[in-house]
Amino acid sequence: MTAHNVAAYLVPTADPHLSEYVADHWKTGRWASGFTGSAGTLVLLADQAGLWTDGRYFIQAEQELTGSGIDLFKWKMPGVPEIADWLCAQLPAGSTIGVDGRQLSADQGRRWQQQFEEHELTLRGDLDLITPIWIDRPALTFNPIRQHNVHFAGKTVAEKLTEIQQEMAKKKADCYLISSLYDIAWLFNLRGSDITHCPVFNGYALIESQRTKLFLATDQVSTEIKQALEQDGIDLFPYETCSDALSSLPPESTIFVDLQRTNFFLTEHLSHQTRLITGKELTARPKALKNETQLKHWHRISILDGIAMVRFLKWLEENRTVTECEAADQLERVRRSHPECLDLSFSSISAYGPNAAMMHYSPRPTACATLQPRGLYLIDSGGQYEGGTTDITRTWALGPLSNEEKTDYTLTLKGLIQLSACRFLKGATGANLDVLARQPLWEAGIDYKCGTGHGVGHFLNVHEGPQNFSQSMKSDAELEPGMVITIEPGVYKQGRHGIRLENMVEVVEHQQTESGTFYTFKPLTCCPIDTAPLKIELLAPRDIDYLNAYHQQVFNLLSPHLTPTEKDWLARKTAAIH
Ligand SMILES: [Mn+2]
Repeated sequence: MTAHNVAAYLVPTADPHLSEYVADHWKTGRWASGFTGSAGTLVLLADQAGLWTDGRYFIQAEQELTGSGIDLFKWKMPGVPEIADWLCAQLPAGSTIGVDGRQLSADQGRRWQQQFEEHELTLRGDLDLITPIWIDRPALTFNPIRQHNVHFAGKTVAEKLTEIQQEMAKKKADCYLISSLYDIAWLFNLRGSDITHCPVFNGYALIESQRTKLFLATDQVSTEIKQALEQDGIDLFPYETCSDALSSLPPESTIFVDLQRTNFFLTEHLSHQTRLITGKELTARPKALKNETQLKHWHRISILDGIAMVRFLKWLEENRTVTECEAADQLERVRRSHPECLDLSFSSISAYGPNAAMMHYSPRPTACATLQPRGLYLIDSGGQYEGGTTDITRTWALGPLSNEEKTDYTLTLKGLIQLSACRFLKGATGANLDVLARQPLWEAGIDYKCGTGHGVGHFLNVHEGPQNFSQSMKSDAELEPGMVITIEPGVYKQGRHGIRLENMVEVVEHQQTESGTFYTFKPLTCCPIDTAPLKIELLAPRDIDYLNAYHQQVFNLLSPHLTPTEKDWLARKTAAIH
């Protein structure tokens, strides 16, 4: 910092594509501070340091920062300053603040830049002070890139590009820069393995009206893929050269950029003559509207995933005293035993008793609980299949339950059913419907401090926008037929128990009347829901009808693929309740 004459240095934990999960190479904040949470920014001054993180990580950060000399700043809590306000108060006018702008969104960088300028401070986005001192920094990963066959994707690259170029024309943009790895993988029907559990590869795309530049590890692409891309007007360039291509855009060209999904370093390479049009990623909606081919495969692999879940749950009932890690490993083995399952879609949350009250709990072999034949066990997991990505949560009774556990479980199921079964008018967003899943819990004075559901990628990231069900992160994206979304209400009581039930559903048309078009949800997830914990008197007749019909369908779809003993077990688990 002294050598570069910077008074403050910021260390975010993010990759240059602002990905949800980042490769180890980009876990700079973690390396520098010891804090292992996924969201945090370390701020270093000459003689003090602070780490800003959000409410999910306060307890963990307090523990991990003990003795480090780094102060914890509880982001958004009363009286806690924002990073920029704090820096403006600490630093004398004329100071420079440095950051590796590849780890910062352009949106954040530009807002900070403006605020700093008002205080006569300068923000430099081209300063990587970490690489020279992080001696064993993991190398960036560039694994082989492969084609995602159109038999699974349902649309050719040419079709998708034409669609995007039409959107660009509407925005009067000469070119469009995409940094989001999920959007790039989707658009070019390519997949990689550069990020754990997410089949993407490091790359950028610069789409023009006639040609497209794709920046990636050119030595990781086969000649066959190169030729296919060339035929679609796509030229390949080395991954590192994207910033140069931006600097050398023709003067006064107009570029479309999603500033929240593009890093600050890249936008700093645009000439002042370049005209910027900003907005949400043009690929977001077409990517979210799954086509018939994708959905056909998705329903098919949901059955494969359901078979794995049934085998696992049956095994669980026969092995009620394993550890959380052993249970997660067993499910992974069963799931991966099908050749179409290529990976997990995230590391499983396998949580017994009070551990399930921690929403993001992940057991470690050195520190995980042993199950016992009583109480509730929660397993949230998923698989990556070429035909789709899955995400499912079940909470299972391992034996006797408390009255409170039964009530909470039943209300959670009511929430899942109320939202799953609802009919809604075209134009509704997830935020309009979110309350349906919460209402049975709200009536009992219970709330869960997270969204009710998220969109899901197709053989991509398990969390995908633009649609969601949320109170606090409201999306303005309307729910449209072809969208896939999770419904996952829950109850989280610290030190007592955690419950979550999660199904993936598809938005489908229900009917058209003189009032308009109505939609509803059709389940993709095909797996029994434990009826043992239910307090049937808390369910309405229509809740019971929905559950029985769902279970009938689960039995019909799964039983032809099961052994006689598995089939008997499933028949018991899906038996109608009255
Ligand atoms: Mn989920």
